[in-house]
Amino acid sequence: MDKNSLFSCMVDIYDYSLSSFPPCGKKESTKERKKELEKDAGMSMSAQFRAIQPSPSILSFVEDNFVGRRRLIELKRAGYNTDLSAPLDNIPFSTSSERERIEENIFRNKLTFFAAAKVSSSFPPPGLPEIAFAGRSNVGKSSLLNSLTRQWGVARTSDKPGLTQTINFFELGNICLVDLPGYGFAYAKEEVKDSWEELVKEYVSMRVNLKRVCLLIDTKWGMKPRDLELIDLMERYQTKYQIVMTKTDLVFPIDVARRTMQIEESLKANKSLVQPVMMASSKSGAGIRSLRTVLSKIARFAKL
Ligand SMILES: Nc1nc2c(ncn2[C@@H]2O[C@H](COP(=O)(O)OP(=O)(O)O)[C@@H](O)[C@H]2O)c(=O)[nH]1
Ligand SMILES: [Mg+2]
Repeated sequence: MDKNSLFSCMVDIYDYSLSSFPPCGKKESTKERKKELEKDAGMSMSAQFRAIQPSPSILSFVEDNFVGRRRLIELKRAGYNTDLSAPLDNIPFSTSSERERIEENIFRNKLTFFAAAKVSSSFPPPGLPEIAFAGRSNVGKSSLLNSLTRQWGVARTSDKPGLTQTINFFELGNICLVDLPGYGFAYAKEEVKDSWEELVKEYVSMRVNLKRVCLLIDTKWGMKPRDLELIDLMERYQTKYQIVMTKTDLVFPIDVARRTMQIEESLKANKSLVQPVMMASSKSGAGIRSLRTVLSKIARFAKL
């Protein structure tokens, strides 16, 4: 349920209560009653979330890959070297003090920035198969690009939402990774915001060599109206997209599973969605290896 529908639902409950309770005449008590009802509606939302039953495959992915907020001792016991950053992006019980090398060849290539576009006329000519990373500002797009390739700092990350204002194209062997500007950045001036969104829309609807859009969703917050707008657009243009849950390290494992299930269920009728919903953390490294496996298949099978 988005904010708007939650709000309208609260208003409905409120109106109904006014007509069914005898008028008491006091303004304060009406206000208090409204507050109480709002609280109830909020609580029922979280109760609804807690009632979600994740599928066995989601639950086993979460457990097997140590997805979700975990204690270091748990990771150590499972054989991960917690002295490394993103410790879960490694082989458990590895005897090397260094990180094992990336299993998927394609991700061992150098990530090279080669073009930035502010308008669609400056997109580079379509060449290599492209995998794009879309999502709200600050959802973790640039961080994910860096952690997939372990090349920190190539795609710039920032605490300031809305920093990436251009579409940035990176070559990686025989594919191209594309960092899209974030949308839904509330502080941007209206016209700036609109031009970013227009650019993303143009890119996902007309780029001929675009093989997949990874739509990143913050695990804690879930899907927002802007994400749904982009999904509608990709459905309309039959652009293949896959959902990637980000920042899973900040949420309890069971809640990562619930959120993933909630999204999988809400999109199950969608035709251009590629299953499964992936779960990842750039910080802990959880799910990164699985994401590489999925994406390297695109590189392998995409016709040039
Ligand atoms: N805890 C945690 N923080 C993350 C993760 N990924 C990104 N961040 C942080 O979220 C902020 C925004 O990340 P960034 O990659 O720049 O997001 P973008 O705007 O979508 O490109 C930065 O402060 C990152 O350090 C993650 O997996 N876990
Ligand atoms: Mg970015």
